[in-house]
Amino acid sequence: MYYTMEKETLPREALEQVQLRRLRDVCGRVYANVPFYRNRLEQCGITPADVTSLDVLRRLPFTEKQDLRDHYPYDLFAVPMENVVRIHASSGTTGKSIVAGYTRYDLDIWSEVMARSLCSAGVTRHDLVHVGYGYGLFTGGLGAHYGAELLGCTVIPASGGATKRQVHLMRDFRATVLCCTPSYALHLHDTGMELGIDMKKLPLRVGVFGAEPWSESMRADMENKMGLDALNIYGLSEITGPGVAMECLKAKQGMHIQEDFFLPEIIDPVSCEPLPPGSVGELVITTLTKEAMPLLRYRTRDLTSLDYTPCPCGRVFARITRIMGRSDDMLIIRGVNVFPQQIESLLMECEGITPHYQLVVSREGNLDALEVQVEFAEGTLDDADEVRKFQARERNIQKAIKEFLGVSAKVRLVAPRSIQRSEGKAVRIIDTREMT
Ligand code: DLL
Repeated sequence: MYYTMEKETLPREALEQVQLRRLRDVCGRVYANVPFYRNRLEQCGITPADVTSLDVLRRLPFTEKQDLRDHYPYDLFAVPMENVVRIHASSGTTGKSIVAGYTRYDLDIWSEVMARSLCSAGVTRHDLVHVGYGYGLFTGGLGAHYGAELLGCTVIPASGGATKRQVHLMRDFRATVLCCTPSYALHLHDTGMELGIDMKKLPLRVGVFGAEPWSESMRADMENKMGLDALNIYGLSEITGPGVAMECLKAKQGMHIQEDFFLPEIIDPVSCEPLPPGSVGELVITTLTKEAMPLLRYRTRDLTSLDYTPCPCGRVFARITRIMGRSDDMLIIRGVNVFPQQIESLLMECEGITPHYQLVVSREGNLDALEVQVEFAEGTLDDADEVRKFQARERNIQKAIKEFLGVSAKVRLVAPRSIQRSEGKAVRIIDTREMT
């Protein structure tokens, strides 16, 4: 169940030697080719020759999302444009999008990490992989596609959208692996039920779900509904795309970060000081082999922790725990920090509701107000008794949110299928505060 067994099971000392050699190399390349990094490194008093141990990492400059925006589109590239063979971009809700460039070699490494990821999920060349991640500037579709092809699977490049057709294709082509966002997987499932196609009865056996946060309870729900192993995959365009980290089927506990290509750290998002293994903080990644757009100490804004304890699967790579949120996705409601996934976890524990929800934040007078809208399950409102239960359910969720998160929220159960479905990443937050 390894794609590159020798690399994935290297003893840690040997892995660190590889990391050090590559770190020195990448510092050399950005120093020579990217004026932004040459200046930053000079400000830190570091030349590539100073990179003699991995401890030097903490003296290197950080790269922020804003730096990428400031150098839009190509000013952080470290190779001439004729060597760049692909561009991706992430949309970003405000301002300029973030651009990523790839050389041929970068694409090969990306396919390799994706092939490794699929392998660790138990996928083999005998599988039929239905790719429901969007193809285009978003990295999900093409990333999963080339990784699965490299592994030798049969790829069905469905992309996002035309959901009914996708469900038919999954049934007719007998897909065994589904790659898409967890929210879209649920949408595919629900659409299937409407069409009389039960995913549980299809040959589907593995789900490679990522690109947005989801919870452990959502995993249980999906596995139960869809009859597959639901595994978590992480990545971001700036670093490469999907495949930066992936759960293994064996342990299903944390995502192995492909440390020979991506050097991880966890920092305190406020002080920027590195935190020890096990502490939750912001994930920072240094790309070790990227040619077109290498990044030093890139602040992902994703909150997680690192686990270096040995994994039963035998991989040497440390594991990042489920992403707990993004430091910029954190809602501050009357001073209390709230992450959508915390609310999701509470919702998933309640009976009679679905995993489709949205958080609406507004300002009432001078106070923040949070409304949690969540769809109730079909057939739960059939008589007066049910209506009473329904109201009690709203109150219970409200109570749980107050008790566990310390914030008052209004909970509104809404009709099945009334919350807009997304074909890619789910929209969980509607924050109207800036506008009022
Ligand atoms: O979402 C790449 C990707 C595609 C990953 C397909 C996995 C599967 P971006 O559009 O640049 O790239 O968004 C990156 O998405 O910083 C996280 O905040 C979030 N994210 C990605 N994977 C996960 C995950 C792709 N498994 C941003 N859990 C990242 C939680 C995730 N959040």
